[in-house]
Amino acid sequence: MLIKEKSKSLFAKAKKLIPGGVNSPVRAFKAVGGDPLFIKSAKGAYLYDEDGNKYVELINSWGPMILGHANEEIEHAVIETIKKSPSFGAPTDAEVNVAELIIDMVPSIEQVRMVNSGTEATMSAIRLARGFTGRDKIIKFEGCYHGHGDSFLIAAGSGVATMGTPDSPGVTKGTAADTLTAPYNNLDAVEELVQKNKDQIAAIIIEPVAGNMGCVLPKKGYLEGLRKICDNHGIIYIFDEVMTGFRLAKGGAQEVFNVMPDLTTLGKIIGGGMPVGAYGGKKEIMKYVSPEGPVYQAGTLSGNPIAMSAGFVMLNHLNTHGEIYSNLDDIATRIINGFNVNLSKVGKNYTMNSIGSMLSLFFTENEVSDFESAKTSDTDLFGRYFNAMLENGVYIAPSQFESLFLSTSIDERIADLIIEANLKSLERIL
Ligand code: HOZ
Repeated sequence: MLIKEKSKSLFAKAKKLIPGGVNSPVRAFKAVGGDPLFIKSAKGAYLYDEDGNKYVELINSWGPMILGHANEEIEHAVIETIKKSPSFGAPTDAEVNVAELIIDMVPSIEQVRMVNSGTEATMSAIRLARGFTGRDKIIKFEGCYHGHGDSFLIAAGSGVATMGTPDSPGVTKGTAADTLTAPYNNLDAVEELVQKNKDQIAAIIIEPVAGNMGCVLPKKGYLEGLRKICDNHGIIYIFDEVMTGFRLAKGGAQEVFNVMPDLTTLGKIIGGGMPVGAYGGKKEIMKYVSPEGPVYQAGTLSGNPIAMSAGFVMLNHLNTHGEIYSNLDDIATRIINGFNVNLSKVGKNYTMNSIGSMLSLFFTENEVSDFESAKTSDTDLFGRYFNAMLENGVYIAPSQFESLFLSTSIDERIADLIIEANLKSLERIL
C-alpha cells in the first residue's frame, strides 16, 4: 500500500483554502476515488510525491513535457532569463524568435499572437473568427474541450465530462445559443447545422485528434470534409492543437493529416511547460487583430520572456531532432502491443485508441469514435484500474476522458515497467 500521509494532510488543508482543494478539477481524483497526490518534483520519466513515492509518469503535464521533466536545456534557459527580470510587459527578441519557429514548423500559420493559456488562445480565435466574418455562431463537437471560455462549456469534454457537468451553470443563455454542437466524426450532422443556420456560422472549432474524451481519432476523410464545408460556406476552420501541436509531428495534426485550417490554437508545449498559449493562421485573418485591425485582444504577460525562452528551447529541440517523433512512435507501439497482449491474457477485448505518443485504454469493447461511444466505457472499472496502476508505480490521468501522453524519457525498459504494471492492474481489478 502506498503511504499517502503528507498528501492527505495537504489535501485536508487545501480543501479549506481552495475550492475542492485543487486549482483544476480533474486533479481532485473525484472520478477515480481517493485523494489527490501532491507532487514534489519530477525528473525525466519519473514523478515524486510529497510522501516520497516514485511513479512512472504518463500525464506529462497534460502534454507539454514531451522531452520528459526538468530538461536541462530548458532549465538553463529559464534560469538565465529570470536573472534579467521575469516580466517587462514590452516586446522582446525571444517572442519574435518563438513566433518565427512556430511559423516555420506549423504549415498553415503565417502570423501568430502569444497569449497565456490554451483557454485564452481559443477564446481569442473565435472572437477573431466572429470579427472577421461578422457572424455570431460557432460549431464545436461533443466531447471536445477548448478550455473554460463560456462559449466552449457546452457538451464539453475533459474535466467537465469527468465531473458530469458538460454544460456549466454560469454560461448565459445567449452565449449557449451561439454554440452549436455536433457529434465528432459525423459530417452529415455538421452539414445539417450549417444548412439550418445559413450565413450565421463564424467558425468550426475542433480538436483534430480529440484528447479530452480520451484519445479519439478522426475518421478517414472527416477533417477534409469539414474543410470543404467551411470553404463552401465562408466559415473559419479552427484546429485546436493545444494537445496535438508539436506532439504528433513538428507541424502537429495538420501536418499528419495534411489538412490545413484557417486558424490554429496552441498551448502548453510552446512554453516548454511554462504557462502560455498562442493563436495563429492566415495573414488575411490575423491582420484583423489589434493593433493592426479592430478585434481586440491583449495581455501584460503575453509573450512573457521566461515562457518564451523555455518555449524556444523546446521548439528548437523538436525542430532539429526530427527523429524524436519516430522514437516516440516506437515506444508507443511497444506499449500498445504490450497492453493488447495483456488484454488477451485477461480475456478482454477493450479498446485501445492511439496516434503517435497519445493513447487511451477504454474499458469498453465498442469502437470509440465519438463522445457517445467514449461514454460506454466502464468508468468505475477505470477508477479501480487507475488506483491499481498507482499502486503498481504508474501515474496515469485520473479520468477516462483524458488522453495519456508519452515523453522521450520513456525508454524500452520503462515501457516494459508500464506494461507489467498494466497486467498486474488488470489482473487485480478483473
Ligand atoms: N483539463 C485539463 C486537461 N485536459 C487538465 C488540466 C489540469 O488539471 O492541469
